[in-house]
Amino acid sequence: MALQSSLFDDAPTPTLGRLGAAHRRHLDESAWLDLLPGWATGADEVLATLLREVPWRSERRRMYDSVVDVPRLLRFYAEDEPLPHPLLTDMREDLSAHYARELGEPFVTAGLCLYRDGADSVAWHGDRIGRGREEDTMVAIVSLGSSRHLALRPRDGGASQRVSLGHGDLVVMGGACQRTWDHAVPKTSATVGPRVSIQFRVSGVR
Ligand SMILES: O=C(O)CCC(=O)C(=O)O
Repeated sequence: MALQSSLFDDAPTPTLGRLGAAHRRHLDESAWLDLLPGWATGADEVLATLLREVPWRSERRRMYDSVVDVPRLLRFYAEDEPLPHPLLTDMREDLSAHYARELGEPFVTAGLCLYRDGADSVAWHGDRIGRGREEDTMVAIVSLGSSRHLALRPRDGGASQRVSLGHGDLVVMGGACQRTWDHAVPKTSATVGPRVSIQFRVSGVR
């Protein structure tokens, strides 16, 4: 996966913008998204570091009668593990401070996913392992690298929506979103390079 330097942006140092500039989109009366395009700038070097240094792993899962590779690579950073780049620590701190009143607890874990090209994807799901099954929570996602769509649809039927996530963009799924909506990153036939998704969650939610 070769990556040209300054492929996505040419700001000199990695910087995070103001979270107060995020725009809230209500999906329904109890689920919402906060959207902040370009929250991280100058993040080409961060992307290159993550691609090079994260110990990416493939996972396998049972599908009907066979076991298949999950079409993306993963690495989960638990609460006490150092994150693979200081900007990710800054992201987690800024998000925890900004959402402290509304969320009532800090973001602690970081799940990293690498979509190598348009054939990598994640199927419809909600983050309902652990407390996300019963309780409202927030999942903050920062996207680095090639743009991909995050699709969302209500679990009990209804039209899907999609959000384009480009280099440095932030989306926070909040309220009942994990319980009452599913999300997915569909495959694309467009020629796209690698995308790294960084998901920050609270303790006990996967
Ligand atoms: O790639 C993304 O941004 C979404 C990842 C996701 O939904 C998950 O890993 O649970």
